[in-house]
Amino acid sequence: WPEAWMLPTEVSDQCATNKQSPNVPVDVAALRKLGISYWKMDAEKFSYPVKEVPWDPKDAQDPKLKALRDDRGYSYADIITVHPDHLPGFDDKIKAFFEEHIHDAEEIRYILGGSGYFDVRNTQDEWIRIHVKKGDLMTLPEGIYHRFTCDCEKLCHAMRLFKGQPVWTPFNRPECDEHPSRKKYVTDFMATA
Ligand code: KMT
Ligand code: NI
Repeated sequence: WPEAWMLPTEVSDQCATNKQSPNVPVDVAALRKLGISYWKMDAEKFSYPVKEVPWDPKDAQDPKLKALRDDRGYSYADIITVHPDHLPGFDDKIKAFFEEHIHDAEEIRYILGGSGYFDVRNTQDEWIRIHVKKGDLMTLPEGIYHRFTCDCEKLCHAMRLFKGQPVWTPFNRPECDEHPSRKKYVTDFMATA
């Protein structure tokens, strides 16, 4: 699993680690409880950059990825390179990725190279920062509040997977609070004991 920690209330540079002092680590059990799943993959199985959309044939080289895709129905895959020189409109997109939002489907990202931060809200509505790196395949459940940013290296080369035709539409907070996907998330993962 990737390293995760609590963010402070104020973040001035979104790309910085922003650990509290002392650092407050977040363990795997806590991430699992929020509905996050993780697989360690062998990113060397892919030659990159590979940017065709939709992207597919090379899966066969990695039986683990193929099995995961078959099991979970991840029929769609493409590759995004988040980098100032490779992603058109980098500044605007980074800004949009870092707006707190939900999706009406699972968000599935397999980091092929580089790294980045996924921030997710815990049940106390505090931010957890998750540092994903090459070989990390992580899923965020439908309806979880989250955002993404590059780290200081400003390169994140990632496979985006999806069940069926991809819909990446973000629903930003707070407008999304009444969204059925948010309500489902609250029911499934935030119900109090
Ligand atoms: C998202 O949904 O925030 C993204 O797709 C970010 C880029 S994938 C590492
Ligand atoms: Ni998202």
